[in-house]
Amino acid sequence: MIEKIQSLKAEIEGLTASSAAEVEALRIKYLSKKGEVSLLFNDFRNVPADQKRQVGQELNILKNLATERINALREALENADDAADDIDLTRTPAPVALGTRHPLSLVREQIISIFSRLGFTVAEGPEIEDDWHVFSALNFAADHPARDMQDTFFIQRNPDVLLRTHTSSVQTRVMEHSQPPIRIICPGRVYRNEAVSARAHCFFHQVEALYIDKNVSFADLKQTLLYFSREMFGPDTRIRLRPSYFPFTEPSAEMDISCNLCGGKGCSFCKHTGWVEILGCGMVDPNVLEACGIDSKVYSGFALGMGIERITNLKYQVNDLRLFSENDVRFLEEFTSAH
Ligand code: 2U9
Repeated sequence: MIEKIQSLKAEIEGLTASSAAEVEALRIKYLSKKGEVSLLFNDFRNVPADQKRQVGQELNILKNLATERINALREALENADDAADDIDLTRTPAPVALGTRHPLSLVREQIISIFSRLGFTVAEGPEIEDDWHVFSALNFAADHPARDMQDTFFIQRNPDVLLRTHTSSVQTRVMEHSQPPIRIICPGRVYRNEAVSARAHCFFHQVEALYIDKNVSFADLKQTLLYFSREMFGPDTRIRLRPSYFPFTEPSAEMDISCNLCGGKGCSFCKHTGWVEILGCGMVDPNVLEACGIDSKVYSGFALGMGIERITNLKYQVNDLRLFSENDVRFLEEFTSAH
């Protein structure tokens, strides 16, 4: 009996509980009518008379120990609950640090918003493409340098599996599956086989726009460009077009805006010319319309393309392309969602 009492004592001293229900379960286990301590009291009548005095004392000590231990566990839990009740719910919370939007996302959304006001809707397509949608349908000659491994990333050296070098492939896909009127804007990431530096990167982001309908003219293109430039860079912005060449447009042009830093007076940013180049554009080459299943005798269209990094550089003077993909929070925290 004495041994049993000692082992129960050790067991009770080591009791723990993490909830009121667990404390109650311990009380039942040790102190209820059929509990382990009570059962020992029942056995007391079988203890030889000469041991009754000592065993009786030990039994009382055990019962007190169990009662105190279980009460102590209950109190500790109640005090912990009280501590939770002490939280001051009226106190002003510590400010939650909000994230910021990436500058390229801010500019992309602004470009999309401007074109959507002219009725353009967003179209997207795959980044891993085939030769037809990136080059052949867009009138690239068989020996065009862009098809070279020096310029384009081919996957597993397969000349028909490549990373798109421009988002024009999205337009070729849309033209294949729908008839005019088509008025789409295609934002996305593009890849070129370039060594990474402040001025060049192996991937960057473009937005291209395509409008095809009956009687779409170069004048429509110019007015769209003027509207876009003034919405993006301010109402005093002027534009000028310089003749250029792209395989997919004819005629083609590059567009400059009056320098948005010096207002056209000339500064180091615009190399003292008063103008900065921001995009390329032109009337869609009839060969491209035909290759994509659109009758070039009935329909005409214009297209334009710009690098989002270039526009972001003009708006925010970020002149090292690597900053856009390094995820340095000191850089990212400089941008808020307001533009
Ligand atoms: C189709 C037909 C025509 C898209 C165009 C440009 C001119 C252009 C460059 C700007 C800077 C690419 O990011 S950049 O390097 N783009 O100059 N892009 S016209 O013309 C198209 C597209 C699709 C079916």
